[in-house]
Amino acid sequence: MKNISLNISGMTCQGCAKTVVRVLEAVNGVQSAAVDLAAERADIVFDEAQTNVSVLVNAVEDAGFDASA
Ligand SMILES: [Cu+2]
Repeated sequence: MKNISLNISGMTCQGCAKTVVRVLEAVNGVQSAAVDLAAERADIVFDEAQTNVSVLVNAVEDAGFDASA
């Protein structure tokens, strides 16, 4: 398992934070995702054999937020 943090922008409330958690946890290979709204950060634990950082960034961007590693 690999641990990464993404910078997320565009979140304005806890609803946004929950959406980001949901889309990240829906990605195959993601074990867990935690979002800190104030810090604009997502901490993600994932299986490198099943997914990668660019898939995670795309999942967040598809949900309408900006993400960068
Ligand atoms: Cu919101």
